[in-house]
Amino acid sequence: MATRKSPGKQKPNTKSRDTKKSSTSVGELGNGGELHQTVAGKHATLTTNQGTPISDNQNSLRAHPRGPTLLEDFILREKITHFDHERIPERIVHARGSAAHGFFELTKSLKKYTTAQVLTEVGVRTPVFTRFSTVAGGGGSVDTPRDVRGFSVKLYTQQGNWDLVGNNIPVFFIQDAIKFPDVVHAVKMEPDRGFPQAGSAHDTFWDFISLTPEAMHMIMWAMSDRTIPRSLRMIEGFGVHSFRLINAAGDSTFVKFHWRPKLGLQSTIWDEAVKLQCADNDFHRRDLFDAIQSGNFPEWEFAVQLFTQAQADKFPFDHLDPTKLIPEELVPLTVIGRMVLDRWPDNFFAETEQVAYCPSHIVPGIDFSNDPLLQGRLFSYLDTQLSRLGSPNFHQLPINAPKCPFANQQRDGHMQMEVPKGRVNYEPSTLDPNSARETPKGFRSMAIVESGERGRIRAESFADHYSQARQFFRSQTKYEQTHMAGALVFELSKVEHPHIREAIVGHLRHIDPSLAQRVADGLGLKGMPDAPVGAIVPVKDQPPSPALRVIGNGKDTLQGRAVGILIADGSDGAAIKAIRKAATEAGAAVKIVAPKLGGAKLADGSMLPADGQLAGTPSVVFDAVAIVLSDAGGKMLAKEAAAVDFVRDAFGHLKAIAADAGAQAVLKQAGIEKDAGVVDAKDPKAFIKAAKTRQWDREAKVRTLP
Ligand code: HDE
Repeated sequence: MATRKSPGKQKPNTKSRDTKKSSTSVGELGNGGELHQTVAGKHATLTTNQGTPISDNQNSLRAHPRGPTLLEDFILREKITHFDHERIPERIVHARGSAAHGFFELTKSLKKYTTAQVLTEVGVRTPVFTRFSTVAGGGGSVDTPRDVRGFSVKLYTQQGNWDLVGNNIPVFFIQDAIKFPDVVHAVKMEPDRGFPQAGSAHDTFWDFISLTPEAMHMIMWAMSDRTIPRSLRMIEGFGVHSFRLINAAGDSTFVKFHWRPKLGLQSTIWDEAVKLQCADNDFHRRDLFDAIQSGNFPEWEFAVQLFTQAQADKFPFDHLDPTKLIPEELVPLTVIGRMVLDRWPDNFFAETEQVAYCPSHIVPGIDFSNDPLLQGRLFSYLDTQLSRLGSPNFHQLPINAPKCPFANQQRDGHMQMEVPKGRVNYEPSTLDPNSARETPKGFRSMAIVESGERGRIRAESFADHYSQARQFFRSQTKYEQTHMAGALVFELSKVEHPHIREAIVGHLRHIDPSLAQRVADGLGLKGMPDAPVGAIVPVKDQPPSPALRVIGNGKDTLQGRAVGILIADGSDGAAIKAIRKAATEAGAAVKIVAPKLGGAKLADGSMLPADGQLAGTPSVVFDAVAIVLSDAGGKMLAKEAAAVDFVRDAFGHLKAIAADAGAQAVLKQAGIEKDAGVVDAKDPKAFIKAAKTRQWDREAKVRTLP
């Protein structure tokens, strides 16, 4: 044992807290109490989890001041043990997510089709908790990889929780739940090397895809601009599967659910998405947070596609196949409500992390279809929640608990948080007149006659893997088709095995020969690979569906977008003011960017503080930029790489640029060739007009396109 020092030589901690001093040294801060007492406010007493008041939260219990820590210190052990267990298993997919509270409001009753009150009571506001996610990356990965976005809505209805757990893409990679672990293993980081995180551009993903023709339609969506959205506020959401609505007479109508963003669809350019990963790992989370905190609540229309079995029988595809969508031209969308997200969670872990969505959370009046992927999901999510949250009582967590009364005879279990009363924990019973009973208004499954051969058999009606992939590609604008070809070239260029690259190009030949040619050229393939013989049914030409595009379904607007104004010492205050006013009036959030965060001394001698420092606020975080500089400021920033990149990237990402005379030096250095999107900063009107959209025609001038 260490030799004891005389305790008299060291000040006991309690004493140092009692000593009143006017200044505090670093050493003394470690002793806690004094500094804390100087903070204004009425503090609650710090206690252990058992309620025992804590007198010292700065020092663990030691045998003597420089001696070993004692096992007896239950305060230390409780605190550290709790900390050690702070993380729960993250979601195996969709680990990275951001969520918000809000409400759903019905604007058109579906009474004819369903008994679900949430879909029949017009004007009623149902609370929701909506979580957006990427699929492949871990919880700490970035927000802007090329990836599908999850779009999960928990509606706390008066008839129980209804979870609509969808994606921003209306189809899926696979047709059968048994393939889900394979597709997820293939896309996630490779097991031997632990990379790439959050990206599909690697061998295992494309190897699996090359052997899975049913994925081709989804691949077209995944390689489109849908998977690099500008904002979570600007994505669509789809329930993907067909569901059923059941009315009071017991009749069933099929339904597909859609969320459509009020701000319109908008995506980034791939190079922009890549640079956003460095500029702001949390770009989408911050964007959602900022919008909600500033009162610009994101909103979506809720729409349905309703169709009968008789209509479905005439579709040129099987609506139970989750790799197929129902074109809006075939079954139009009816808007029946809206969702507004107006409150950021109070606590990320308690709400966003612990929220447990299950497609099996459904309410009377809605029922499942036989989609084999949906059927598998109905099992998977409950199982996942048991492993993630660790208890069958996960429904008691505040974020998961229904907001309507709920009662049954389920009891006990890990972390039971309720204290059920009485002796009746079974049903039926005569002993407790108040115990929970069944109700005729309860959930009923549609009585469907099922017949056919039992077996592990894929329906023949699921065999057409290319027609809708072709329809999707051919429905895109020429710009989007180019982006798709570019995305395929990029992704496949990261694939080491030539046979995988070739196999994918082979599949593309079934989808669209010109696409196959562009990708083959982009990859520098020597010859055109064979198309797989797997296309067992002829590919059908479907009419193009403009609803499948992003461009054209977006809005030419600055509403909900961001404008950056780059300034430096000597900038013209009046010009900055005019641009800021015009952009704000057009609905944009305006930020001033300057070499120093303290701001810049304007020509009139006044100081304008900056919202962002130049090196940390590149133009990728804006939708349009203005550069307002004095001659001297322009010359100075022409030598500053961050300023030149600011302009060059804005130009390369097809954004509008307003520039005054002083800014020309930076534009010159950035090699900007003027076009319709580069306007005089003295003309804010022209700037706003140009800023409302991307300069698509510029694209061919700024990069080599496949
Ligand atoms: Fe999921 N999925 N999934 N999925 N999924 C999960 O559940 C699963 C599928 C989707 O924000 C997991 O709680 C299987 C389609 C979203 O918390 C897990 C199959 C669609 C989220 C699971 C699918 C989705 C998940 C992981 C094939 C679009 C995030 C964590 C049969 C309609 C929910 C969790 C959130 C999450 C299983 C296919 C969307 C493992 C087995 C199709 C948006 O249970």
